[in-house]
Amino acid sequence: MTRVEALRAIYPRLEDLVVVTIMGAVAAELQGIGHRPNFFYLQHAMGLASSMGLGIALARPERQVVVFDGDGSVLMNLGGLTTLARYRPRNLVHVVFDNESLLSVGGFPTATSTGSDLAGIAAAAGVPRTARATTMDDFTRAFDEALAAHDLTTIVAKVDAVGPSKFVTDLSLLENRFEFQRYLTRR
Ligand SMILES: Cc1ncc(C[n+]2csc(CCOP(=O)(O)OP(=O)(O)O)c2C)c(N)n1
Repeated sequence: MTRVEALRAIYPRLEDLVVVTIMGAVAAELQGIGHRPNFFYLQHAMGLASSMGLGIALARPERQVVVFDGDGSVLMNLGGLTTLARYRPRNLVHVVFDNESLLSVGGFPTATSTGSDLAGIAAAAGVPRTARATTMDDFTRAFDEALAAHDLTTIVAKVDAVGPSKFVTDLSLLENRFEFQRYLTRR
C-alpha cells in the first residue's frame, strides 16, 4: 500500500473532519489530492502533530479530529503518545503512516525498520484503541471503525517508502494558518 492510495481512499470521509498533518511528504500528498480549509499542515515540528490535534480535540469536543503522522515524527516525540493517552480525547483518530524511513529528508531508516512496533508502543502508553494495517482494506476498515468507535485510536498503517515527486506547493504557511483558524472559528 502507498500512503497516497490510502489518503485517496479515505479522502471523501475528511470533508467534515478537522485534519492536521505532519510536514513533508504526507502534507504534499494530501494537498496534491485536494486542499480544503479544514486541513492544517504542521510544518517543521516533527512529533507535534498529535499534540496540536489533541489541543483542538479538547477545545472542540463536538468536532472529530484526524491527525496524519509519520513514524519518524512519532519516534521523535514518543511522549506525545503518553499525553494523548492521558487526556484520551474520544474525538481524535491518530493515523501513523509507517514507511520505516525519514522519507522527506532522503529516506534514512527509522527504528520501525528494525522492529519497533508503534501500535504496541501506543497501546503500552495507554491509547485505548490501536490498530495495524498493511493493506488498503485493513486501513479503510480500521479508519471507519475508529470514527465509529468514538474513542481515541492510533492506527499504524505500513506503507511503501515512496512519496510525491515534488514537495513545494502553492499554499503558503500563513495562508494555511489563517484559513484554518477562520474555519475553526466559523464552524
Ligand atoms: C525537529 C525536526 N528535526 C528534523 C526535521 C527535518 N525533517 C523534516 S521531515 C523529516 C522526516 C519525517 O519523517 P516521517 O515523520 O517518518 O515522515 P516521512 O518523511 O517518512 O513521510 C525530517 C527529519 C524537522 N522538520 N524537525
